[in-house]
Amino acid sequence: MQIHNLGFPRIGAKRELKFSLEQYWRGDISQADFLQSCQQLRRSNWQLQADAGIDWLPVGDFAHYDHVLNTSLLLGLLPERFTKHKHAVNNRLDLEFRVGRGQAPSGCQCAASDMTKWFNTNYHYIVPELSTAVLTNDMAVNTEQLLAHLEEAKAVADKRKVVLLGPISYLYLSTVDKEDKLALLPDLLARYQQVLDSLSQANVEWLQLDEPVLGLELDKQWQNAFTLAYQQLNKGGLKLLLTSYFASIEHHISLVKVLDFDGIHLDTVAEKIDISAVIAQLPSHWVISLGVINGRNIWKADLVSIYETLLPIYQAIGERLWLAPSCSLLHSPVDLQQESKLDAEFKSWLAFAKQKCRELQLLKQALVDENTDEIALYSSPAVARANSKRINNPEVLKRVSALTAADFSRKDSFEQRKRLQQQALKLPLLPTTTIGSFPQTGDIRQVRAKWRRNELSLDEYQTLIQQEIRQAIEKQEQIGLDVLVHGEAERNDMVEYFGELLEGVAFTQFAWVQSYGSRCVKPPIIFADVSRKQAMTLEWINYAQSLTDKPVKAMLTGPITILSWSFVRDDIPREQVAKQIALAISDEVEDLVANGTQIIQIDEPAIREGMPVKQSQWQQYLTWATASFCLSAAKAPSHTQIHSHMCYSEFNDILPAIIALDADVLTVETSRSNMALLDAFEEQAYPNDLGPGVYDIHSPNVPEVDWMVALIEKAQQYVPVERLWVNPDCGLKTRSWQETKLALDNMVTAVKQLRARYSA
Ligand code: THG
Ligand code: ZN
Repeated sequence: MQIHNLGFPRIGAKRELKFSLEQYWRGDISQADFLQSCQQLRRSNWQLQADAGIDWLPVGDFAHYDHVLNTSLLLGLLPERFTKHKHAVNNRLDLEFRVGRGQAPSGCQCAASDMTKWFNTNYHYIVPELSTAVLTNDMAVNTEQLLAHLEEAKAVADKRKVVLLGPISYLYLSTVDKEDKLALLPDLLARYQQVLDSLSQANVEWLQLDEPVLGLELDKQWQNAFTLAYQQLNKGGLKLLLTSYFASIEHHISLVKVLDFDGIHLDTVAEKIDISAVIAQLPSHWVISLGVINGRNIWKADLVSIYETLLPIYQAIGERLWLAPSCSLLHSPVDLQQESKLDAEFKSWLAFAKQKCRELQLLKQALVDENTDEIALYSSPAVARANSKRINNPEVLKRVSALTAADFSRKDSFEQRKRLQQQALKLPLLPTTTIGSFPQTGDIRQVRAKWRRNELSLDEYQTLIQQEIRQAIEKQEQIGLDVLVHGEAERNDMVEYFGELLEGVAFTQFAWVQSYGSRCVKPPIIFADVSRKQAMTLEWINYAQSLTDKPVKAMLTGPITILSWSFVRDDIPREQVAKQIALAISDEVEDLVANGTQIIQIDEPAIREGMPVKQSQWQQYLTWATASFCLSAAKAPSHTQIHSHMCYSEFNDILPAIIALDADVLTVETSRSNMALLDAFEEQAYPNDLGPGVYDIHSPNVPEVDWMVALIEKAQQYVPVERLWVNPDCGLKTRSWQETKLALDNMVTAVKQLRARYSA
């Protein structure tokens, strides 16, 4: 039996890659220094895996920025704007950063490629931009870096397995402009063939081809493309391990079993599958890699129960059995050992990437020896967790089970609410607002860091945060916005902040997971029934409101986003957890209302990414997801205005669910697509108020007045002006105050011009 990894976190236990990247981008270190630090990181990651007993080390899972972007570079598939200057192509590293983030230390700026969520995770990949022109350009396939990594890894182990995103998933995840994606397949395969030839010549034994789109319910055309691709590719001396994750592929077994693979990796964690039944359908010479350790949570595995499932399989197929985490460990934090502040019992419930490698080793040993002593000892805390008193709160369970239909909807219809809200708020036509956060300056970060290190008294901390809030309110009044926000200076992250305050949720010091490029998130750990022990936002919102006559919008994170961006307990359904969080948020809504707050925003940017991989399961998810949002908002009286915000969503296919949220005002990202997104809102008649973002906050460019006037006018073709709001397309925490002020001044000027025109 062999154990292997599909991929290891590349950010580093101490976020070494993040800091190196940012130093290089700032010009503080040279390219050679940066590359050296990456090499060290790879080396120590391989060493760590080898020490943990991993037989086959993954090579090709490392990326300076993103592994999908790496695939594009490997295949030589970049749009012309990145490749038209020869010198730009020769500096491969900077080329990579220009595609990923629009800039690099050397040379020109260039609009970055889009990024989007990697399946239902919080990781973002760089979307390949394909076309016939790109596929027939003269940029060559280049396996130099991959082969160099292969050579580097040799210093750690002989058994190395190359990891590569497969052609069908690569094509599926790309964007094309007007052309038919599948028409591009032949040219794409020609390039993949060159990669395979090169690896074969380098005497690579195993190639792991990731085809995660197999978890989707592929239509006939894509199924045919899959067949065609793998009939056509000539693997030479390679052995191919077809790999999928995040969903079961039982529904596509007949598609894959007739093709010339040498093994298959199955995620046995994402969905319950009958493993033996699947194996029985597969060719008897294939290696069967079972993803038995959850690669995207932090719970210590119950190895004995996995052992019991595996033993008969091992007895039946022997050395054909390989074991692995369910998916790449990219989605898991690196090393539990670093956590010094968790109590011993809680810590004994956890396993991060490094510990997960050891779990595989223990499992292998137990199966080989047919002896469960060691795994029983190892996993006893995991079993104890399931029975711990710490995870149950009878009060919460009672509240959830007492919920009735009335708890899930506002009392009055939107029309009635809108009238009452207008009476209370008296907002002008085209009200202006922002999404919630204002620039997170170095000063603010320092204040929070000092508070965290106990270097400030509560009094001092409150005074400093209040100062930030006062400045944010003053600036918004100067700009002339209609609905103000307090700016969120006290928050590190919109989910982590609430995670730290909620009962039943734990937080770590170092459990960082890469989100995109150098950016990481530290997901809270929802380990028990969730409740709110004290008001979470009240004091800051009250303070902000005390400074102004304009309405201040309170900011909350919605239950689905808190759920999606946390590590969640696995002993009760996610739907239950969502309802518990919703009740906690609802308590905050009630407190805010009681304190006179007139507008409350409950953000749900993650509602779309939380969807299951399989479309046939979307409806069920959306039903409970929207219900949870509604539960969190329902206690708001009719005169209280509920806003929500969503970003990078393709809304078209989930618009009925978005309508079902019944937010009074929904702000969405649309500016990058020039309002094209609103097509969907027009077709399916979005009934409530809408704030399509009028400028892209991800760009440092200040949007011009005329341009925003035009966008707002365009928006009116989709939504009547009486229901339109004007706002940026996302929060402003990553921008500077200077950019923010200029952009918002222009936004308000644009609105004033339009109001003048309408009143004339
Ligand atoms: N919070 C969480 N997940 C998210 C987002 C978020 N996923 C989607 C999207 N927003 C991702 N965007 C970002 C943007 C910035 C950062 C992380 C994700 C970021 N992180 C800091 C860093 O890496 O330096 C760390 C956070 C901190 O400063 O405390 O800047 O908003 N959960
Ligand atoms: Zn947003």
